[in-house]
Amino acid sequence: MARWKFDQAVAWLAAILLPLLSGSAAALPASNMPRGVTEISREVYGLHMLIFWICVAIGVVVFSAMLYSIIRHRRSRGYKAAQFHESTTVEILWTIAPFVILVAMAIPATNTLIAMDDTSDPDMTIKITGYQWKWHYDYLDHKIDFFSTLSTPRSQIFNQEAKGENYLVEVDNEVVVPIDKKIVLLMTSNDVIHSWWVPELAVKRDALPGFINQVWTRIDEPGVYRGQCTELCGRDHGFMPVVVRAVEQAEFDKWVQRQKSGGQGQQVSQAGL
Ligand SMILES: [Cu+2]
Repeated sequence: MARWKFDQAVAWLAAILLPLLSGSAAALPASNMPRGVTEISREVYGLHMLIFWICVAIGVVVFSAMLYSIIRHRRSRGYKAAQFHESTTVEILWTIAPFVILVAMAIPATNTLIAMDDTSDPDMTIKITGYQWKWHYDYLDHKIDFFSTLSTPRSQIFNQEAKGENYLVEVDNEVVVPIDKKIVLLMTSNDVIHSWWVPELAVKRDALPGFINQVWTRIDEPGVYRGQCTELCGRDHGFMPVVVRAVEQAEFDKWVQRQKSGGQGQQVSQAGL
């Protein structure tokens, strides 16, 4: 009976772990966080991977010792459980080891957090205001402001039409910004709590009514970076995406001119970018 139970346990364990192990090589890159397109985002990614591998190493050591003990010294082999307690050496060790590991992880993480918070000397500032359920962007240095709302047609949402490539992460007015410039983002809200998140920039900051949160970014590569509101803010929370378009400075200047001459809310796609 004991033998059968043990075999069954091993079979269950294999059934759970094997698909994970075999699938992990292919599944990891897609499910992992992006490396991103800013210095901070690459630091965040590096920290994430460092801490992930530290956790893997700890997991391997702990589970190997545990499984070895469970399998090698199982009762069906006639082993008797050891009845000991209090070991000062072991207790000191298991207090010091996690402390050292935590400090080793906290030092680089704190450096990155401090760097993320350094909003001094910006090249430009954008005030971002969350609304139920859209974003408002105010380019304080350029005197440009507009609302950015979801542009996915309702027919796609209600399955009357095939879903597009950027389903629910496309907007009428994109946030156009220059690359290689330090851009400070001031976050606030006009109603409830929202959260402005663009994974490729490693920027995720709450937009709180009556309060201004600051964060900054400097994008290295031109491109379109998509994100979403990540604070449940009501019925259409899933329908207020963020789209950032990073362009060369010259292209940005042209966009600014077009915005000024074309008035508020001019569609970027129509502006020819
Ligand atoms: Cu929301």
